[in-house]
Amino acid sequence: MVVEIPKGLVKALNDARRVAVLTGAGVSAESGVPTFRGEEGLWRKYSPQELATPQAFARDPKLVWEWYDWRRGLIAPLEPNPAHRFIALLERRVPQFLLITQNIDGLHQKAGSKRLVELHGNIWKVRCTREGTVKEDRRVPLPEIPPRCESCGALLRPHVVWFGESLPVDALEEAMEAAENCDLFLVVGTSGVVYPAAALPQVARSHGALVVESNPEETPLTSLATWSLQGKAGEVAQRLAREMGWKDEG
Ligand code: BJW
Repeated sequence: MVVEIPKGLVKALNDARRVAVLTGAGVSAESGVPTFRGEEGLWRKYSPQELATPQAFARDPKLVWEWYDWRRGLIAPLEPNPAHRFIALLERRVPQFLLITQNIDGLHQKAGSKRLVELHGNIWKVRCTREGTVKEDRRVPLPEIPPRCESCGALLRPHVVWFGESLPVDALEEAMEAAENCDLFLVVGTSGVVYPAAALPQVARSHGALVVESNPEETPLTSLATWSLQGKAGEVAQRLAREMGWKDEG
């Protein structure tokens, strides 16, 4: 199905001086990263309570690490898709821009995004459970599971945000400020059910921003969107880039 791009949206994107973008797992789906919810989602096969909570990690760190090690192996060879590239390109064309991602896969950075905050952490970072120190670790597979801190020997954990844990304060503050102060808020590939991220489009809307959603499915955010583009993120991005006359979008 060809996604129709409303003329008003092209003008709004061209005119916007302050843009914020919120992405979720759906933006990486066409790159091959599984989403969480839906038919093929991770939560169909794995229980969040057993894998993505601090209690799960306390109970069985080896099991939790095996799952993350498997996901790291899956993500490592994957490449950004046209949606990641469109967002990176948008950043370079807008004076005030922030990409707010819930994703931990690092594909936005791989596509060239620079002005971004990661609300739920990054799968390529590990954190010492005793010292709190954060380090990048891209080894796939990890040589030891569960991995241990080189300096103190305590357990390392994935530097991600599990259910019931607080989001990084600075990242959330920056995201909130961008939502409050943007002309246009673009939401790509999120089910819009996980808070506080899901509140950001509502904040943007209540502060007068235009809200644009790109998702093949309806979500709780669809009703507040000024424009809802029903399609896969990569396909929508390619159509949008063409309508905007961006030649270098692939
Ligand atoms: C495509 C596509 C294509 C498919 N193109 N699209 C207020 C109200 C109710 C509850 C709460 C609340 N405040 C806090 C809570 C509790 C909780 C929460 O929100 N629970 C709800 C589920 C009910 N939130 C938290 O616990 C957060 N912490 C917090 O708020 O701390 C303070 C506090 C705690 C407790 C109580 C009150 C306050 C932390 C949330 C951490 C989320 N962590 C995870 C795992 C990260 C690490 C990892 O990856 O392992 O983050 S869970 C998972 O969900 C992951 C995602 O970032 C997040 C969001 O999912 P996302 O990205 O939207 O993916 P999907 O799969 O849900 O959707 C994909 C979408 O893509 C779909 O719409 C598809 O249609 C679409 N799609 N193909 C475009 N090609």
